[in-house]
Amino acid sequence: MALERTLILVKPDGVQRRLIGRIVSRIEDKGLQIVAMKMLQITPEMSRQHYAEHVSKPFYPELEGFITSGPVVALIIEGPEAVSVMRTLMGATNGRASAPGTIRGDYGASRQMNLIHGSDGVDSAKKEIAVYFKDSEIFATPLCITPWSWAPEEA
Ligand code: IDP
Ligand code: MG
Repeated sequence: MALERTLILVKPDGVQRRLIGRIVSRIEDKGLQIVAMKMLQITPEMSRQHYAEHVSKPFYPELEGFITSGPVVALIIEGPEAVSVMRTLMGATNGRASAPGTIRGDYGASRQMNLIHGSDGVDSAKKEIAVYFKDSEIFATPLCITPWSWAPEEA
């Protein structure tokens, strides 16, 4: 096991639907740590960097239009195995298939407007974090609750 960081976005639909607080609460309730957070509007260039693996796919133009359509909230989340923990919390890509109890399963019924992005691996997390954050915007301050959140050998 290892302490990991993952890049999370509350997508434009999550901001428009006033779900920022509920989505961030789920992450905090899970016991993961927010080490960076900001609101911004994604540019087409940032979208191409972020979604490099999808740029050549037929749905990319629609995806770029959606992700650049309004403000998003970007976060870096840290914790043991944070990448897979967040993917589980998010649920499957298509909101119609994602399990109840997950963010996508509870709040949406769309494949595209699925409220939240989370990195799919440690390497992609590193690349995505660099798209959104400078080192000076990341606050890796240990929290006083950390010793009660996971055992030292889990981090
Ligand atoms: P993920 O967000 O669960 O990792 P990906 O397959 O990486 O899913 O797709 C990136 C995003 O592109 C999805 O979250 C969704 O917003 C959008 N998307 C995925 N597949 C389709 C599609 O077939 N049509 C339209 N949009 C899609
Ligand atoms: Mg993905």
